[in-house]
Amino acid sequence: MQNLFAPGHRACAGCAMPTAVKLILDAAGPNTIVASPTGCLEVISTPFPESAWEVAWIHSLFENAAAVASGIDVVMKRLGKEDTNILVIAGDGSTFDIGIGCISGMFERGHNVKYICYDNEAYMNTGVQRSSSTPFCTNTTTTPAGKVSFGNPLPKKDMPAIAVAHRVPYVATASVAYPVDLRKKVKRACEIKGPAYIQISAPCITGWNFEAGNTIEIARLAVETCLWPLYEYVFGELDGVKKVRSKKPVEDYLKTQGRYRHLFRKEGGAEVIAKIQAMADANALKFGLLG
Ligand SMILES: Cc1ncc(C[n+]2csc(CCOP(=O)(O)OP(=O)(O)O)c2C)c(N)n1
Ligand SMILES: [Mg+2]
Repeated sequence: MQNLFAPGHRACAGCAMPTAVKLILDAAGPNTIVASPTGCLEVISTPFPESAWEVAWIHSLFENAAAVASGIDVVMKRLGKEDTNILVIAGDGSTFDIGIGCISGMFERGHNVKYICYDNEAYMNTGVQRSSSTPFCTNTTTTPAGKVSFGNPLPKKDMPAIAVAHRVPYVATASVAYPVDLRKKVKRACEIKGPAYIQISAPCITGWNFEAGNTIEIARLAVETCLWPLYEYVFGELDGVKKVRSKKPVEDYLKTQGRYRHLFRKEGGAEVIAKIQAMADANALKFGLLG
């Protein structure tokens, strides 16, 4: 299979995002156009005059990748090239925060655009600032854990639920730890006409603070603890979940990353971990992940 995301890019060793992009393009194939906003992906893949992209790729502003992709959709329809996949591949800051207006419009107008977010749970490119995807009580540079603070005081925004509320034909979560599942979901999104939203768990060694060899194991633990449920919604209905055979306690996941170190060192940390455990338990119940 041709590698449509060439090696030799400048991502950190151990970054999950290039793996996610490679898997996405494996599934979408060469007849694909990608729009990406500013963020780590754009920075590591296109240092002028080089490019790691073996498919057509366009860089948008931080906030408007969905609008740029909408325009591409209109043009491709006009040219009668409706079999070309039009993807956005974007970070969480761009998706959950600054780009959400353009995404909402793209969903509402029903463009044939597959919007894929590689979710590393903060603004990594600019130095690990919190985004609305950052989980509860995570240490970031704008929500530093300290004597009093436990880090980010707000829970992670439920972006897939926002996509489902737009009655988007296909919504799914995926993980770099489950490559077959990830590819299958991208393929399915491309096969269903109209907009789709896929959110991929993509650990970041710098922002999450872990050893480069542990990326996939950490992504897998997020799923096994039920903190990152894997599911699909088709036309607004839950259409499938990846069952968790043996649910692990959230500590198993949290202790792998420096961004949660304070939870194990500070007085009151156990209460915070109990709250995070309750979030995982709620996911297990909501999506029927167990049994
Ligand atoms: C309007 C605007 N505001 C801020 C920036 C600066 N900026 C560039 S990338 C980035 C963070 C990107 O975060 P995310 O979308 O999560 O992608 P990541 O870097 O984590 O891959 C920011 C704040 C910008 N380019 N444009
Ligand atoms: Mg990010």
